[in-house]
Amino acid sequence: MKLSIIAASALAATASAFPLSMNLFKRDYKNSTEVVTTENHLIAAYAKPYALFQPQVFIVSMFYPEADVWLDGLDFVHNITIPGLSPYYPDIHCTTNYSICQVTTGEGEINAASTITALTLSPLFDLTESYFLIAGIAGGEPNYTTTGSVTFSKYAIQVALEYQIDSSELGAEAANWTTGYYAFGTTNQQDYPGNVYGSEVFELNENLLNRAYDLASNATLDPGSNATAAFRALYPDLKASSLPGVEKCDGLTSDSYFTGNVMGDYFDYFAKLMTNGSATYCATAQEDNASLEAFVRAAKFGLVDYERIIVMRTISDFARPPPSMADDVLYFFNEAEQAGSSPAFANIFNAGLPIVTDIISNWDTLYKNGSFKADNYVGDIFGTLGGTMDFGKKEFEI
Ligand SMILES: *[C@@H]1O[C@H](CO)[C@@H](O)[C@H](O)[C@H]1NC(C)=O
Ligand SMILES: *[C@@H]1O[C@H](CO)[C@@H](O)[C@H](O)[C@H]1NC(C)=O
Ligand SMILES: *[C@@H]1O[C@H](CO)[C@@H](O)[C@H](O)[C@H]1NC(C)=O
Ligand SMILES: *[C@@H]1O[C@H](CO)[C@@H](O)[C@H](O)[C@H]1NC(C)=O
Ligand SMILES: *[C@@H]1O[C@H](CO)[C@@H](O)[C@H](O)[C@H]1NC(C)=O
Ligand SMILES: *[C@@H]1O[C@H](CO)[C@@H](O)[C@H](O)[C@H]1NC(C)=O
Ligand SMILES: *[C@@H]1O[C@H](CO)[C@@H](O)[C@H](O)[C@H]1NC(C)=O
Ligand SMILES: *[C@@H]1O[C@H](CO)[C@@H](O)[C@H](O)[C@H]1NC(C)=O
Ligand SMILES: *[C@@H]1O[C@H](CO)[C@@H](O)[C@H](O)[C@H]1NC(C)=O
Ligand SMILES: *[C@H]1O[C@H](CO)[C@@H](O)[C@H](O)[C@H]1NC(C)=O
Repeated sequence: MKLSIIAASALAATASAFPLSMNLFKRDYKNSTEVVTTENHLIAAYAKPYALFQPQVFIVSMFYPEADVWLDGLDFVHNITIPGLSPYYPDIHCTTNYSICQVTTGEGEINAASTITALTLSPLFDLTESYFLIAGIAGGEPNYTTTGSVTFSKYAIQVALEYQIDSSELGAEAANWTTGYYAFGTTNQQDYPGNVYGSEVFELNENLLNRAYDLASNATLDPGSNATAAFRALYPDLKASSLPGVEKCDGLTSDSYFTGNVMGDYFDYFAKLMTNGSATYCATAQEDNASLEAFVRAAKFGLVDYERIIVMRTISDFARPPPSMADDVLYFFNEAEQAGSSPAFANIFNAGLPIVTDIISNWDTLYKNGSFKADNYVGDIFGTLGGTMDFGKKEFEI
């Protein structure tokens, strides 16, 4: 109880610094503080009775060009700085009536997890009913996407969380390994992990994904320039060489920014392995599993609704070279002009705005109560949020 008294007085001081005259999304006071004591174990789940803001949509960007499309396109007028955000991106931005807010995590897994943790624990924000749109750019698999395309993930897989030996140092026993990566707790590259850390796989609400996908499918996408089209044409794959579209397929997370066919094939294999064959890897990024880990932890204590998270990634570059550059991936990655970033940034807004608008417009009738509740399992590989997992095992060594 002492803790809550301290928190309350600190918050009262903060609250008085804010103008309260506007039509804020302020939570109804709920007495949901529970203190459960079992002998020496205190479990304190707390509500945020002094939260000032209850946004309906929270947009999560990873770096400035992903943020700028929203800051330019919507009427963000409030900047709110809270502890724990990236020093480079210290502000949350909110629209006039605080119904839509935006945060930039900074790039990579550590920045993403740290920022989302700070946000979900902030006493200023009640996020229990908020929808989160994680919207960034990604590398694309030419079989499934092209530059400028929009992808919505059901699974997020953290692929580089494995053992790794440089392939030049593998002995004869590993002559048939395709890379130097192999899963924790195994001795053989093709084996399912014996132990996990818990952030390897996350599954998201498919019904909400389908709604966002349907809305985005009606959007007009930026096709890119002639240079974009010219680079796409180097690929024999049907999707890669077509105009951008909207796809349902899954994202990988890796701090290691990999590229090329060898890594692509291996991580494609690993994504399937980790999701028991369910994931279709098409987009590679550096943050989503980290953000989702922070969201799972917050959801466990009721601070966010994990069924209200969407991961959307637009493709800024190919994750593999075209056949003509397969012998020189360094040239492909460092030098070749893909011209994909511009349509990818533009299409974050083009494809993301419809679901944002839909949530705001249909809040009372569809979204507040959660009409798009999940029928599939949602959560992590430990089953932290309950439900029956369609991947993972009953028990892992940790
Ligand atoms: C909140 O709940 C506690 C414990 O159930 C109860 O003792 C207290 O009176 C409640 N406070 C209010 C304001 O309802
Ligand atoms: C709020 O943030 C935006 C974007 O970072 C910046 O352009 C603007 O100057 C900030 N406004 C204030 C009042 O700090
Ligand atoms: C908040 O502002 C948006 C955009 O102007 C508007 O569509 C929405 O209805 C407003 N919400 C409320 C509750 O006033
Ligand atoms: C992807 O395309 C390549 C050819 O570019 C093909 O060999 C491979 O089987 C395809 N993979 C999938 C999963 O469709
Ligand atoms: C490599 O060969 C060994 C022995 O035949 C086999 O058990 C293993 O599954 C193979 N590994 C891969 C990655 O194909
Ligand atoms: C997409 O557009 C079509 C044709 O205008 C319309 O019938 C459909 O309802 C739209 N879908 C959504 C999800 O808005
Ligand atoms: C380049 O784009 C313009 C329109 O943007 C088009 O008229 C022209 O045909 C394109 N050229 C090539 C080589 O694709
Ligand atoms: C759903 O929303 C309606 C209208 O906002 C409200 O009256 C009703 O109580 C809500 N139901 C639940 C289960 O929250
Ligand atoms: C997933 O695959 C692993 C390894 O084959 C297996 O042990 C586990 O039971 C599978 N999980 C589900 C839910 O099918
Ligand atoms: C990360 O989380 C996503 C859920 O969006 C999942 O599909 C993916 O497999 C996870 N793992 C990695 C390595 O990215």
